[in-house]
Amino acid sequence: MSEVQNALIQAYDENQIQVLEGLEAVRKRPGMYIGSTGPKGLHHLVYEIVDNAIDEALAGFCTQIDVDILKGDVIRVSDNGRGIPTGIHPTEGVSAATVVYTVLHAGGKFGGGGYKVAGGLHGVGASVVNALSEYLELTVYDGTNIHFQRFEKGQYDEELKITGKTDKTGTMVTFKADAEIFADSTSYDYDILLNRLREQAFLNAGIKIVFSDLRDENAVVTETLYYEGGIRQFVEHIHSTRGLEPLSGEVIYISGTQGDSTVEIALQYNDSFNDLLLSFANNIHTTDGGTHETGFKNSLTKVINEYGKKFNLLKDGDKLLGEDVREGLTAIVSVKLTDCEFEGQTKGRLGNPEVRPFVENTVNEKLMCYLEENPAVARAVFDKSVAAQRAREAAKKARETARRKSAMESASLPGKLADCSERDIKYTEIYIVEGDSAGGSAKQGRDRRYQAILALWGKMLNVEKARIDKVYGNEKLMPVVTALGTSIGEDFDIGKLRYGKVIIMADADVDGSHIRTLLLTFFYRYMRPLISNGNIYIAHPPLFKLSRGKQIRYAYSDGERDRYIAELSGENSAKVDVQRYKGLGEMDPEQLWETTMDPETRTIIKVEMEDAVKADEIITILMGDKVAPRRDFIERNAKYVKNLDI
Ligand code: 1YM
Repeated sequence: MSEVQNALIQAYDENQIQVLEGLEAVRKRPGMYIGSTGPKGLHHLVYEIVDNAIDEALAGFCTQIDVDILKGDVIRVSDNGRGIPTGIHPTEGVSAATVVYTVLHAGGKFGGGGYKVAGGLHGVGASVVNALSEYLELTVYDGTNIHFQRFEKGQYDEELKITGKTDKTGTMVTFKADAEIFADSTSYDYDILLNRLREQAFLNAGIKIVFSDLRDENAVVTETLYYEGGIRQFVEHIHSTRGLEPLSGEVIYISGTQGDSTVEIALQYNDSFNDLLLSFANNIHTTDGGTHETGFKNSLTKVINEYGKKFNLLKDGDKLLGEDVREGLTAIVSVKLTDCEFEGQTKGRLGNPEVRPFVENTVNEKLMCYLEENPAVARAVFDKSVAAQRAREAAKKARETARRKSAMESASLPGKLADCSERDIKYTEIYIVEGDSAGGSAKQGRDRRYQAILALWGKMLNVEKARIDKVYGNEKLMPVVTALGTSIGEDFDIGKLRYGKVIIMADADVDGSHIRTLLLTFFYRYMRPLISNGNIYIAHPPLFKLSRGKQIRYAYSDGERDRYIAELSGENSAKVDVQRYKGLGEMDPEQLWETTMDPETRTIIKVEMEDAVKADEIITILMGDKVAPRRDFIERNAKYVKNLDI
């Protein structure tokens, strides 16, 4: 054998070893590549493959992407693009398509074109999906031939081969997530995929995504996601699904380019007090904002103030703040860059410094033009901002009064708080309990070293329909604020939190559910970091007590009740006593401790914000003042919930 041949064989073997080691690393530490092996990671697999098809559409070669969930939770994604190149790769010695599916690519997209992404879990590539799939089948149509290759856990026995003739072009990928990796579940949630695909269709105007759930042949669902208007329609969609009334005029749309970078912004005001600003960089949702968001916020404030000055609507020295001009605003900011840098712990923030002045300049120039050309819209926006400014000043007064009051009551912890003795929040928890009788049982039943109890009384304010000044005066919410120690809104400081776990304990009935929703809305609007930080929990009291003689079981669902009845009654079908708890108040302190408060035996549910946009939508719908969207929501979701009592 010649030296050259030898060297070639060696290089080939080394490549193969690298490939195997690479994919093995992915299977050993999947979390490093896809974040988690829970539902989030599972759904991420689909996004990875779809992203490649979207890139092909953005490159101008593909008009339609089909995404199907097949029987057995098998995913099939196909596009009508050029098809992944099938030629032999110059250094790897196998088809380029095989390389895409077997070689780990650090960050940026391989093969040129498209947008690069640095940091984050995005763009980890098709090979990661392949490594984590029980099997994956790749079909490429190149206009002449059909090419096919099958992989199992990322490995293949046969190379890409021609299996037939075709006159179409495109790529089709079919895969089944590996249950060895996704041990909890390999079952997809239709709504999670639908939301993400719809978001992608809004962000990339003109791409048609057809999404079908074919798992149950008797209940096939198909949605065609196609938006000529792009992010303008995203804003309209947000307003209509939440039942928010647009302020006036159409959605304002601004766009600009600089070199290879583009920015697009769509915005509209509505009749609520909350703002929703969603920002994206290369189609990735930047949950913690970044330079594009900062640029937009800065220039929005600047332009509205300048407008006020120019038309003598603002007195000298009077100034609207960012929060004033954003009250009731829904805005989408989407930038596309050749190189995105994501920062922060969860890589949710765009870092590129050059993006801020780019977005600022674009908005300064184009938004001012828009306002001058549309005086009616401009006036409505300006008046809304001034109303927000007045409310902010009223809130400031209320806050100062509240501060003075709490300074006067020096001890300042609320009277209904039974505090714990431990101070380290690693160990402490507070139970927020509705009703005096449940509060009494909780106080007696608790472990007073670590568990504090706050019993609530008085009228609960629906914060969704009120501004912050009303919160400061509310007799039910203020004790919660003082007990937690963090303050609210702009003053919020998580460093002052007095309990590591904040547990809402309410009855499993209509009223309890109402209290839970109101408190969660309050935390969501005024102490949101507590939710993202994982401090908020919901206690899960049992619904039934089952006893036969000295044997006792607590059941948390109807199914559990029936199982325990069968278990306790045994072969001789003895009578089992079934007690349905109508409220926490019916439990004595020992029972309450055992079933709901003892860290060893209780179940508490952590409130998580998987998807902030969805959470905001649900809260706006459920707690807002429009009836129709709430009815729609309940009808749509009734099939999932048994005892829905909101
Ligand atoms: C169902 C998933 O992956 N489509 C797809 C992928 C590629 C191309 C076209 C493509 C890209 C390029 C040139 C290029 C990819 N190709 C590569 C690589 N759908 C799906 N459609 N020709 C075709 O980027 O230059 C990676 S992805 F690297 F092989 F070119």
